[in-house]
Parts: sequence; structure tokens; C-alpha cells
Amino acid sequence: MTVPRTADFRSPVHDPRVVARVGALLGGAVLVLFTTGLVSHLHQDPVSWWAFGPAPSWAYRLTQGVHVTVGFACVPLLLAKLYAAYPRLFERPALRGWRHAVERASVAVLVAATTFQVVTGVLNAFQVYPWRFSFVAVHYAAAWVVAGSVLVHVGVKLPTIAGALRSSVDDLRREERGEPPRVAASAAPWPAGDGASIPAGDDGASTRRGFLAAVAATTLGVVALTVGQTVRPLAPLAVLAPRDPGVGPQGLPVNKTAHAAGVEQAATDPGWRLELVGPGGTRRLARQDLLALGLATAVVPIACVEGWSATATWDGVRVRDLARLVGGTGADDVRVESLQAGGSYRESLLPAAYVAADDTLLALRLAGEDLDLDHGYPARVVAPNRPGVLQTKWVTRMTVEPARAA
Ligand SMILES: Nc1nc2c(c(=O)[nH]1)N[C@H]1C(S)=C(S)[C@@H](COP(=O)(O)O)O[C@H]1N2
Ligand SMILES: [Mo]
Repeated sequence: MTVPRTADFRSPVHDPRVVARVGALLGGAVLVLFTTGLVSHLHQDPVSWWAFGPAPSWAYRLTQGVHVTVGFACVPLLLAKLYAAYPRLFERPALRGWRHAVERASVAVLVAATTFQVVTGVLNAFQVYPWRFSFVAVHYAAAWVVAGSVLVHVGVKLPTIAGALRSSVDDLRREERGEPPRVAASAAPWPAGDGASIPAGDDGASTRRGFLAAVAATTLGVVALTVGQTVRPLAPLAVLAPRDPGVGPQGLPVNKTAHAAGVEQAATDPGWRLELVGPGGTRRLARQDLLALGLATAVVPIACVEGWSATATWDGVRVRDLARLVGGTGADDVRVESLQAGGSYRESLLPAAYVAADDTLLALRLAGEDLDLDHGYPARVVAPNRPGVLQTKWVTRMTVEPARAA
């Protein structure tokens, strides 16, 4: 068996002008994914020097919807870029010096990390976890690897990228007509290192154009068939999306059912009480007591980290009023605990800015009815501009604590 050489791959799609164009789109996507991913990370793992607030209520819904949609769109983009560029794998000589070595190593890391992010991200959106590691921690760490290798890759390749983007995909036609090509010398069809060249009279321009058009159409298609999980009017189109935001009890999807959380008994027990703990002491309130406190209404979305989101109308007691009942000062955090015995989402912390918001509720009702058991009956937290994972269901205890962030 003989190992192929770059020049053996004859398709006109294997061309730096194609690679650079798809690469520019992919680079833009990576920037959007990194920023929106960082937003989600900082919500779930806050740092002292940065804090989000409850307004605007739709911000997390937007950033996370963009994150997951753009992530899905990376599937065709990544495949297209790999297809256009993979003949470079067979370059000879394999290493032409330190710059070339850095370039090739960064490409290896880039391809591995990007593929890993797209695959694990898409599987996570479908709630498929064929691995043992923590998706959240590893997806976050790998994001830095992607960011770093993109920076190195773009840095090393800048002259080639710039030249390739400046030249039109049908420059070879110009050559045929005897006009000088606009492609920069450094971006001439695969640098001559291994003798690759495109045959004279090459008529690949229409193939390249067709390929780029197909990539653009497929990418837009993926977006159109996914965004329906967060943009309600497009829900009927969302055949690629794992969730229909309108399907579920009381018109809202459920990620974790009461059965899966193991709380069915405790949540329907008439002896359930909300335990309120604060500097002024502890109080235990039955659902009747909570209803008697007077309910506020909030229109707040559930925005799941997995990309689906839906607005819902909740009635409940304002968390700041509950905090006041046990000596809260109006500037404290509130820790929320679930009846659920284990799992990462049995507990959340409402920062003081959220506690103070009108729309931060211990919700008792949804869409005008008592909460469905799967939506957190007898009581669950809803707050504006929060990841779904922090909207704790089946609440059993709320503790007023000194604020952590300034
Ligand atoms: N106790 C508890 N609360 C939870 C969860 C959980 O697993 N346990 N899942 C969260 C997630 S991931 C989401 S998206 C929202 C979904 O709320 P819903 O089922 O009412 O739509 O609940 C959150 N609250
Ligand atoms: Mo979620």
C-alpha cells in the first residue's frame, strides 16, 4: 500500500481559498461559542469579580440559545473544513522547520479539541452521555484548548489566510485568460513543498463555488431546523432539535421528572413544609401558609443549558418576602435546597441581586394551575436570567445567608 501525497487529491475543493472561507466562518462560530459558553459557566460557577443580575430576564435564554444553535451549525462547517483540508495531512516533507512543526502540532490539537467539543456538545443537547467524565467540567476545560489552538493556528497562518481570503475562488480562470492571479504567493494552491499543483486549465471554480454554497445552505438548514427549540414560531421546523418547547405538562418541557429525582413520595406528602432559615430564626410553612402570603405573578423563561427554552407564567411568593420573614435584611443571598437527595442540581444559590428582584419567586402555580409534580410541586424557584439548572424544583429549605459577592 502506498501512502498518498497531497497532489493525489484532485478535487478542486482541496484548495486554500475554500479552507480559508470555511475556516473564517468556523472561527467566527468559535468566538461566539467561547463567549456564550463563558457566560453560562460564570452563571453556574460565579467568580468574585463578575456577577450577572436578573435583568434583562431573557439574556441567558438568548446567549444559551445562540450557543447551542451555533454549536449544531458547527457540525457541517467542521466536516467541510476537514474535507477541504485533509489532503494536507499527507504533505511531504512532513516537517519543514520549526514554524511548520508548530503549525502542524496546533492543527492536530485544534482538530481534536474542536471535534471533541462539537461531539460532546451535541450529545449533551440530546442528553446522551456515553462517557464517565463530568460534561460541564470537561467541556469548559476543552474550550480553553480550542481557544488557544485557534489563536496559534490563526497566528501562524495569517499570511496564507489573508491571501486566500483576498483572492476569489475562480482566480484560476483568470490565469487561463492570461490575467495575473490575485492569490498571494504564500497562498498559491497548496504551497509547493510536496509538488502539489493544480493542473493547467483547471476548471474547478464552479466546483468550489458549488461546495461553498452547499456548505452555507447546509449550515443555514441546520440552524433553521434547530432554533425552533427556543424560538417558538419555528417549533414545527425543529426536526433536529431534541425538544419541542411546547410539549410537556402545563405546556412546558421537563428535564428531570419527579420519578427520576426520587421525590414523588416526599413531594406529595401532606406533611411537607417549607423550612425557612435566617438570622431571625426558623419557620416552617405549609403550602396553605404560603398561598395565604399573597401571590405575585412573573413571566419568566426556563432556559435549559441544553438549548431549549420556553416562557411561562408563574404565581408564587417573592423570595425577598420569604427572606424578610426570617430576618433577611434585603441584601442577603438565599440558598435553595431540594427534596432530591443527590445530584448536582439539588441545590442552588440565589445571589442578593436576584433575591431582590420582583420576578424571583418561590413558584406554587404555573399557567394558572397548581404546579405539576414534574415542574416542582409543591414549590420551586424561578428567577429571571438564570440557567435552567439553577431553577431548583421540589424545594424543601431556603436559607438566608450573608451575601458572597459585593
Ligand atoms: N431539584 C432539581 N431541580 C431542577 C433540576 C433537577 O434535576 N433537580 N433540573 C433543572 C433543569 S436542568 C431545568 S432545565 C429546569 C427545568 O424545569 P422544568 O422541568 O419545570 O421545565 O429545572 C431545573 N430544576
Ligand atoms: Mo436544564
